Amino acid sequence: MTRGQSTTLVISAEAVEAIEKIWTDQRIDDAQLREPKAQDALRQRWANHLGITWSELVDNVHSTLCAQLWVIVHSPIGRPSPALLAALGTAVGRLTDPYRASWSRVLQEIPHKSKWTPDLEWHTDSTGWPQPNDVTALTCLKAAAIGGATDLLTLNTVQRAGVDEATLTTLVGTVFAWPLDAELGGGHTSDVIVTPGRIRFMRAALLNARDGRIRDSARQFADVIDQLAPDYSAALDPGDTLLFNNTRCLHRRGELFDPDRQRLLLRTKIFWHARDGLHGQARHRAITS
Ligand SMILES: O=C(O)CCC(=O)C(=O)O
Ligand SMILES: [Fe+2]
Repeated sequence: MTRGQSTTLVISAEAVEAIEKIWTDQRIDDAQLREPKAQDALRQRWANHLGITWSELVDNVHSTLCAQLWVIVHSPIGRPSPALLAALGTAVGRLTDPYRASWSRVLQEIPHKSKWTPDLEWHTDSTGWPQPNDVTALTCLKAAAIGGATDLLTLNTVQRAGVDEATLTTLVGTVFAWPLDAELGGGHTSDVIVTPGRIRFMRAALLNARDGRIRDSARQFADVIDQLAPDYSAALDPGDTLLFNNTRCLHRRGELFDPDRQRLLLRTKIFWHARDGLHGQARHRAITS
């Protein structure tokens, strides 16, 4: 089994339809979905209704994410399913919208932006939260005309990339005062930038550091990673979902040609805790690799 193949799981059409039916029956809006209780209730219904199919889904998604840092779930129904995104999120852990505001969403649409935005460059998500989310999930609602994959770059690759010793010494283990989002009350949180097992990287924040060594190191680090080829480019068709480990991977929007700006993703951010306590051998019935 090649790496490319083994990162894609295929969920059965029956499973997607069952997930959607429960989602529609529950009529949970996005504001309710923020509430852990609503997520727990949904998860329970999906688990009860789908039985072994649900536990296989949880096992397969989780084990692939842990082993490979990302997984693509391909839905054979060929149309986007917010219900499936929510289900995959609750299968992994807790969907989180810390803003809890009228403008914020647990399932957030990510349109093709006309201006430059930081997600066109390597970054990790939610560096403005006190603690960044563990896993980000993106469903493709509409694909770009050409290209528009989400590129992924692992911490392992970055560590082997020949970043010079002085830069690494500054970045590894340096505690940085990360600016927190104004909507979360602003202020700062002290956290490291790179450890052997975790990366928190948003170049704009680091390039504004008071400490000149951090600014210089971040600039050099950014120059090195900008030269690297992605470990994986996740090209998604409508209905496909990419889940990746946001603490061990950088990501960015890949190159695209999309004159009508049709590319549209639906994103959710997830913390591991609250995952079902379902373990065991991954079996491949509802989901096959
Ligand atoms: O557009 C993409 O592929 C990536 C989007 C992204 O980085 C984000 O929504 O945080
Ligand atoms: Fe992102």
